[in-house]
Amino acid sequence: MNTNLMNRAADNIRILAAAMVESARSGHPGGSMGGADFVNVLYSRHLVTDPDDPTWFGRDRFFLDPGHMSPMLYAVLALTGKYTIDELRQFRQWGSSTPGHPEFDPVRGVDNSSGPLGQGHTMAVGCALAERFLVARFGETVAHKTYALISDGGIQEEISQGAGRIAGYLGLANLIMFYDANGVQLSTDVDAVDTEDYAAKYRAWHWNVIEIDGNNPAEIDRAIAEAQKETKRPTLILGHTIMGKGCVKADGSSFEGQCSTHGQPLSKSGADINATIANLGGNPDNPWVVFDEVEKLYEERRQQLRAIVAERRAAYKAWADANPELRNEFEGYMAGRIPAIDYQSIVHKPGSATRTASSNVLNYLGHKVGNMIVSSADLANSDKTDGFLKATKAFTTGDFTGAFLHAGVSELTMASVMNGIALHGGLIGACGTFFVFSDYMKPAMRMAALMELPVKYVWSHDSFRVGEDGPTHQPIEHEAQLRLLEEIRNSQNRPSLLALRPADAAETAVCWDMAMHNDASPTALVLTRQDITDLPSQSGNRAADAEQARRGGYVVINPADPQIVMVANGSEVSLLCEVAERLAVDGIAARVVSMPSIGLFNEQAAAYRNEVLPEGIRQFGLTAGLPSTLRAIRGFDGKVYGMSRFGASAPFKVLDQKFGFTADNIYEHVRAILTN
Ligand SMILES: Cc1ncc(C[n+]2csc(CCOP(=O)(O)OP(=O)(O)O)c2C)c(N)n1
Ligand SMILES: [Mg+2]
Repeated sequence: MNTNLMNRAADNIRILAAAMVESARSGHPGGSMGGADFVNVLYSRHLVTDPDDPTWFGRDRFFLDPGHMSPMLYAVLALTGKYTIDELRQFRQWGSSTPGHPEFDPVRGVDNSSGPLGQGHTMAVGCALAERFLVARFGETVAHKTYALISDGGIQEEISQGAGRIAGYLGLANLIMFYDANGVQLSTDVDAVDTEDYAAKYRAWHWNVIEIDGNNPAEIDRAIAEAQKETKRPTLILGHTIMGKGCVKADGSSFEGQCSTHGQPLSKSGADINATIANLGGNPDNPWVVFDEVEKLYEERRQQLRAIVAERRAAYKAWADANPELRNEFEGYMAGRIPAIDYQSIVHKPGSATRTASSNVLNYLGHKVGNMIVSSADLANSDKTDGFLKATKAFTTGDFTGAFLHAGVSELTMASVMNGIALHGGLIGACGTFFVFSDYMKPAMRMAALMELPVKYVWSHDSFRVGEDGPTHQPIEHEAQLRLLEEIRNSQNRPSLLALRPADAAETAVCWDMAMHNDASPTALVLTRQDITDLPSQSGNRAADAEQARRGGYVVINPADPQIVMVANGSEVSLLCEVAERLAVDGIAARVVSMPSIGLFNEQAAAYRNEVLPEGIRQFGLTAGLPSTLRAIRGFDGKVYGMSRFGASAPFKVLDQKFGFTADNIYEHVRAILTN
């Protein structure tokens, strides 16, 4: 390896990164400049991608955790030919391909969106797991490495605990993570907040830890090569780096290692931008240059990659020709094909809890869908994802022939690992816990919504009817939060989340079908702990009626000339059906509407929405969440009976009485509305 050339290339990245931040008048130069040596060695010597087919499934992946180091990523990707200098000059501008923090764009070599520290490297864990899952089924012909870069911020984030534990426990030897330990973070030096021994910590999680000078290309190169040979453990390359490497003041004295270079243009930090560019061997009058020898280095790498990839593709083809069935299966997975599933053939006991119905579906999927991974944060037998587990087995150290991830008690990690699985491609990920603990998953859920990843969330124990466990375990405002995400539109002009709260077993099966076919956004299934009376059927075939859930909301009980339309979802719908029966005895015709997804209902044509919620007829809503949950329904302006307090610890039938979720009480409410 030509060390001078490697240093020159890293300096080229530093210059471009500094220039980008300078021209945008905002951004983060210091960290980018310190990490430049690692990405340069990685991209010019190790990372295997196809220069002519950026989304080739066999490519190595690179997950950037600190999204603020985007200038470093864009600069190295510019050297590989994925961005032009003009695009670098548009850094952070409206409509540019170089936003402030990287946004998932595999064609451009951006394997993940990053920004909330900690999630980037956790997604890498999911990606590495997905790769091992496929290798366990199809062999090394589909293998690749997953690289990640983490910084002080990401390693301090709590999620790193889960990611480190899970990767170490599973023995994800295909995961190679560089820790950019520059001793500086946003507002202080690291030693003002943290004196942890990270090498010891990751070793305790059974990682292979290699400690190096992270600005020394020869040491970086050796460490990566060593990590690639590891067969049992993930590797942490703990690289001591220098924040703002190469920064100088106007008088030429060093300005390295300064916290002030974290998040502002160098010219504002105390360094001198022109002197720094000159110090790095660039031209202050025109820093927007790829040096000839660096251009040549990356051109040579492109040629090498073409040869490496041609060999890998030939090996894949030989394997595929020898194994036509496996090939079909693998290519079906990668193309997102799912087998035909007859959801109506899945048998549910009458009056099942929706979590039990979900379990039945998951068991069926476990037998039919070969590319699905399900996980639970230590609640599999309560959230009933164990229905899936019963059809397969859990992953264990070095064994990826199963399809169930016991994530341990780490909801955020689990959700972020699911994002990584989805980012890899070819696999369907679902994860479960109690609905109340969805709070611990929101940051990853939000990233899934933003990246439009089709992760499925299975949330059981969906209301105060959790009962005796009390208010810490009883979701109140949670559904309203999901409905807020349903209101945000994604790049496909679709709701950024599909949130489904089915009303009985038949609806649960339809909702699972919708979830499996929704590849435009994540899907949430919000399920009951307690048994539910199946909804009455208009047609005599409840399963067929429930198909209407595909429109987000539909009429369940439909007497002629209704005086009131009553709307709910989940367990409240069957209660409304009971109320409707009582009203009928009084001669009052009440329509009941089930609305498993408000966001999806709002997407329907006005004609359909008016059919369900006709103008001029009184309306009433019932929810075990906040009343505002239902106010998002287009065309709904009725009174809502809901919760306006935290729950309480008592048997759920007592809570129903105390909180007024009884047919008697709701009946009185509706009568009062009709007489007003
Ligand atoms: C979850 C989250 N919290 C806070 C931030 C704001 N933030 C951006 S970078 C950073 C810390 C920077 O330290 P480090 O990761 O070491 O980067 P460096 O300063 O070395 O570039 C913080 C707190 C964030 N991006 N994500
Ligand atoms: Mg740092």
